[in-house]
Amino acid sequence: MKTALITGITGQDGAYIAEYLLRKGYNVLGLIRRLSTQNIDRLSYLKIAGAVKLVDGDITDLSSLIRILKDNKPDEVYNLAAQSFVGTSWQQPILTSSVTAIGALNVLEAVRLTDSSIKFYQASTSEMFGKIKETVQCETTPFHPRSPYGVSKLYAHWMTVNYRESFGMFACAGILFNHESPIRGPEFVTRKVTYSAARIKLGLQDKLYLGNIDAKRDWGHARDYVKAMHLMLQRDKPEDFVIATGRTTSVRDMCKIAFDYLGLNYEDYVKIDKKLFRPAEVEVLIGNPAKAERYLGWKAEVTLEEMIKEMTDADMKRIKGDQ
Ligand code: NAP
Ligand code: G4F
Repeated sequence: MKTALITGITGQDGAYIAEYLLRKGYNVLGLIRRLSTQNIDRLSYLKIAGAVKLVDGDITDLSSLIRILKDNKPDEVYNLAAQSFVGTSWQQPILTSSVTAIGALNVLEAVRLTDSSIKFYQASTSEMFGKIKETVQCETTPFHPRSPYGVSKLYAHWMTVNYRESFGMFACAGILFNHESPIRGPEFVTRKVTYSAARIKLGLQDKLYLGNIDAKRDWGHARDYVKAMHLMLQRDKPEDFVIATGRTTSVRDMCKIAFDYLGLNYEDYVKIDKKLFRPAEVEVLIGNPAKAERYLGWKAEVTLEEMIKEMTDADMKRIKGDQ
């Protein structure tokens, strides 16, 4: 039986990959940081809270990572922990860099110092492409990050490449485009839209304030995307892969999909709040998943329409349950 350590297990992707690895027969360990309240809602939502072993630590604390690796001897480490909200990264750039950039380096160092044969996955991001240099982005597209988050992720990405090249570690990065689900954080735009559309439908809210609705993203489903993370670590050779659907949609059109599904006209409810615009925007992202299709046999399965319906239904159910 293989053992995997997941940092960020309480987050969206951490919960889905834990579910996926448990189904594959893994012994799943999750790093959990000390908080004043319990934070396992997503694991409970997927009904796996009792099936994973939670170990206490923090990716900004190297000694806690070394202790965990020594005590548990995992075969694979998935570094998903991060301050992952782009908007917050301008408000808290130093914290974002400490966690998202140096935190990743701490995990790499812990692996190198403990057992450099452990396979390591880094959660890289399409945000690194930022001000895009090619219309469709792939593994060789030059990077130009636009936020402290994007810059931090680019540091972690290059450190992953560097540890692979310097120490021969099996370290790879998945350059994942946006992926969402019913357990997406409520601050991200898809979830903000599905949750608000559901509340509007139920008469609990009358407006939805958004920022730049002309921005375009390549949106897939998190449950699909975590499979690619696992596949990358099963190969003989560590390499980096773009994981995307190959389709881009504006925030405006994503709103239309969600409101149409509920029989509402989004134009009657969506209002623009200039305060929600970002200091530097990533206007458009669209990835080319050809390498992943060819070498991992991976392809996105869930369409944006199917995912928005699933998220909207889940939000409806939650809101009705709360009433
Ligand atoms: P998420 O829901 O925001 O989860 C982030 C996780 O990181 C949470 O479990 C959080 O723990 C944990 N964390 C934060 N600071 C930590 C620290 N100092 N020590 C230990 N854990 C810490 O993010 P996600 O959407 O699942 O994304 C997973 C990863 O993929 C992130 O690295 C993200 O940047 C990256 N990524 C995401 C996407 C996407 O579209 N979702 C695309 C590309 C890359 P708490 O619960 O305690 O806060
Ligand atoms: O949903 P978002 O906040 O996601 P963003 O910034 O693309 O980042 C997400 O995907 C990245 C992968 O590309 C991850 F690395 C990152 O961790 C995160 O998961 O915003 C999407 C777009 C942006 O252009 C934003 O300006 O939606 C636009 N937007 C318009 N109004 C809004 C809003 N975003 C949010 N969060 N809230 C709004 O009201």
